Amino acid sequence: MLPLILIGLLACASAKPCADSEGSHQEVLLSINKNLLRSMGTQEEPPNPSVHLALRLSNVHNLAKENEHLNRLKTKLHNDIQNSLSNSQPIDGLLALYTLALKSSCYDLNTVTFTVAEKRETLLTVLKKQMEDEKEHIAFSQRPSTNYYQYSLGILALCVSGVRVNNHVSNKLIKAVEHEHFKHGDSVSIDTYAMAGMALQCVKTAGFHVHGAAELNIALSTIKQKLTTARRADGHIGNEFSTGLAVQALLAMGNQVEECAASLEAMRTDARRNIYHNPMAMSQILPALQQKSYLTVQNHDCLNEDDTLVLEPTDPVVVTASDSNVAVAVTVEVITSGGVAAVYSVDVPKGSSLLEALELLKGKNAGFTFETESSLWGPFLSMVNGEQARQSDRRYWHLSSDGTGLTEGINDYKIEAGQKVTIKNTSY
Ligand code: B12
Repeated sequence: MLPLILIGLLACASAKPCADSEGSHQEVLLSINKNLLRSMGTQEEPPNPSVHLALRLSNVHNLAKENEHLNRLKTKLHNDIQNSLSNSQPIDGLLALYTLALKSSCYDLNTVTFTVAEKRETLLTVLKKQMEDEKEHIAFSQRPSTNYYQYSLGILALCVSGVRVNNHVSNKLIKAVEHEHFKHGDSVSIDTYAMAGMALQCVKTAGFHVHGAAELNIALSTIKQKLTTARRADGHIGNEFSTGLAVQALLAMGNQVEECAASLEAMRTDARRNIYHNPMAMSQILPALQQKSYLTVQNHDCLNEDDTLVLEPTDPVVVTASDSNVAVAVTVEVITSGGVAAVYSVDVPKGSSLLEALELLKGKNAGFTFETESSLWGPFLSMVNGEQARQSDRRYWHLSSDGTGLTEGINDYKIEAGQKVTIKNTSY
């Protein structure tokens, strides 16, 4: 009897989920797939290349909806990218995500073109040139004009598309790993280490980096070590939102699924607790939960795909009168770049988002104003009381509550109890 129990326990402790947990693992996957499919939404909503990529790498599909979304990427997103290029904006990250999304649908990348300086160029040529410009920018000012996360995405997208990545371009990333340049605000950016890991692993496997192979290997082991030491007791690597990318990177760099079991379990628990309600968050964890990484786009052949993913009509949302009736007090402290502080107060219905709270506060005409910019993660707070925190000046409005940095933005962060929120113009 005892050996049988022991075998059972051992089977459950291994990474391959056993009977019961296998069922609930599949349930989590299905629910994320459906939520992502739902987030693709209607014609009016901007198409999201990261969501497309995640659904295309998935094991279950709704091919008609994915195809319709692909068409919107090729029209709407294409247009947006063309506009940014016409305004000479650095958009390596978005170009890279667009490339990965198209490639995940096995779309012929050579047929996708943009007009830059009155010349027609293919998507991959434009991306390659952006990366050369970024490389120059790093040489001149020690960082890319976007960030190292986007620089890594750029290398990854070129590499999985079979474009030879210039040694000087990958060297800049290798040097940045060596000098620990990957920061998110004032803390370490695990997301960036993960993306850099996938990019450099691709470069290594493709054999693009024969000169300087030793440096490349050192950078890869440094990244592995950064990711493993960032693993918390509860299995998360960094925080809830970097764990998916970190697991993708570790798997891409050759770690066994068993070694990531605790992190996979942590993400499944988060998913059940609805921590990943933002489609971007779901899109970054779904490949990891299916034990894949963005590197698998390289050999994605789009053959014999499942087509069973269907959406049931959603139940109408029932607003619980009790919750929306309870008001909680929020104090908003604004600290400008000059260090001047102003404090405002507003009562909001319990469960409101921070964005809703800021809107109510703005409506009180107490002198508080704000503006946002849209991004793939949702509204990014860009201007407060007429003061802009610009990426070009390496500044942003940092959000914290009672001394702790928020791990979500204004649209996702919910106010459940009376509290103080600090919005501080910070340099990074
Ligand atoms: C770089 C980066 C930043 C930079 C952006 C400027 C720059 N240097 O480019 C800075 C340091 C300013 C920043 C700020 C914040 N960030 Co940030 N950021 C990232 C990172 C590493 C890469 C984003 C990127 O370039 N994506 C690629 C491009 C193609 O996509 P994009 O959507 O066009 O990119 C823009 C937006 O993502 C926007 N952005 C960056 N962070 C955030 C966060 C939120 C909530 C929103 C709405 C937008 C946004 O800036 C990008 C460049 O313009 C991601 C990591 C990840 N896993 O995605 C975290 C990440 C998105 N950030 C995060 C957070 C929490 C924040 C802050 C809320 C932190 C805080 N406490 O203040 C603030 C945003 C506050 C605000 N004003 O609204 C979380 C979001 C989690 C979530 N569930 O919402 C992530 C996932 C990191 C993490 N693992 O915790 N960030």
